[in-house]
Amino acid sequence: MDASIKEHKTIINLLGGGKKLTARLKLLSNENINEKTVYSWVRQGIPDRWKVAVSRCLLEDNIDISNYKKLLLPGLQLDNLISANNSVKIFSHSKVLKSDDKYLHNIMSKDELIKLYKMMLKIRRFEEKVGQLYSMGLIGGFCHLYIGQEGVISGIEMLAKDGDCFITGYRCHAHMVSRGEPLQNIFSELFGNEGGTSNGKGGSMHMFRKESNFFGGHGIVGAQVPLGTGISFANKYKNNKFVTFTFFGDGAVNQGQVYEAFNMAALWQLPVIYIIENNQYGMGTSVERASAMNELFRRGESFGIKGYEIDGMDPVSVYGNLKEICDKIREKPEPILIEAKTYRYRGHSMSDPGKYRTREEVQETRENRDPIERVRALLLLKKYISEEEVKEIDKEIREKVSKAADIAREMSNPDHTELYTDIYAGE
Ligand SMILES: Cc1ncc(C[n+]2csc(CCOP(=O)(O)OP(=O)(O)O)c2C)c(N)n1
Ligand SMILES: [Mg+2]
Repeated sequence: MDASIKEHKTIINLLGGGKKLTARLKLLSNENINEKTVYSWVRQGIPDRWKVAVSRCLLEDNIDISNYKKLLLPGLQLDNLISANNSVKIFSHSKVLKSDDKYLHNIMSKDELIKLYKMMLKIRRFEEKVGQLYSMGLIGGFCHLYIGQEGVISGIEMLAKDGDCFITGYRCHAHMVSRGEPLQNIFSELFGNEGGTSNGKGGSMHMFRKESNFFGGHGIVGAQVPLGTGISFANKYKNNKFVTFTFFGDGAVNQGQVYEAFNMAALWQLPVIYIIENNQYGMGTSVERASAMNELFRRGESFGIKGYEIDGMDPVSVYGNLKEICDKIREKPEPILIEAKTYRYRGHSMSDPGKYRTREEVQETRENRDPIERVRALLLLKKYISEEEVKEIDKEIREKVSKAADIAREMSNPDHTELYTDIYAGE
């Protein structure tokens, strides 16, 4: 078989075989191409008039087209091919990842699904309790709840490995819970009591957990992005194969320092996954009103950073799609940008009257896209747990949360001499 036909055969296989390729080419070209014709290319080679379309499929699948030189038409170089199609999307390798694939339903074992469910529920019940205690005047200062977004952190937590690093902004209680901090310590921090994770001196926005590489908890919008990039630099330097998950919001995505960090991460090919938790709003402005271009997963394109949009309300999809990406970058480091489409049910902070959106919008999302309900439905559908067990789990978690809050409330404020400690490193 001549070399170019051999290469074309490999390409057709890479694209999932003749049947799959036919369907894609139909969509791309609007032509009613026959399956048999495509199968015949395995023996006869891909005709010139279909080479551009096939190249587009390769690019869409993030397959490095430069390995398949025989696919390029004479005089048509890779760069021309891309601009000829005016396909910035393809050029950048950015794409939207599906969440409704059947395979995703089977990607997690029974134990994993139950663990995921419990983690999300724990976060939700924790945050609900915080909201309640705040309204009672027992917690002061700024306080941002994560209710509605649980699917993002939990899906990622399920694929993280020991040694991986996490960093986020001020909406950080959930990350503390998922990283394994005892609830009592998080409550203590919120009350400003001793035994809090920052000894009661950091509060809601400044929480850290050294034992599991959670680097905080940051109040300056976007500031965690260069910090996360620096952490991933350290990991690459040490060659330890750890990934740094750097979370930020749809508001933070317009901060200048984010792009300075992107440049360095791409230049040095750092093992960092940037996760934009696009909950549709900043402090009171929708992403449409604040962002000139709101396909946020494409914001890394000019640095050559691959971007993917995922459904952050579907934690199984978050897990399934990111796991693959993550495994790849452990072996061959490069920065990746993820836009997780999600939603926060509560106000931006506890003092937000929420006038910029309707009650119906919130209600609609809660009813139809809730990440916890979604996993609960899957668990019941697969008969992994019964309705009775669902109730039991909820009761158990509620009790744990209440007990932790009660103990934390009993603790005292730190001594005034604590004002002068934890200021400089190495004290
Ligand atoms: C540099 C900076 N500018 C402004 C603020 C005030 N501020 C706090 S949160 C916020 C909105 C950020 O929204 P987003 O990034 O979408 O995160 P979300 O709150 O939705 O999680 C703003 C403007 C700040 N903390 N830091
Ligand atoms: Mg936001």
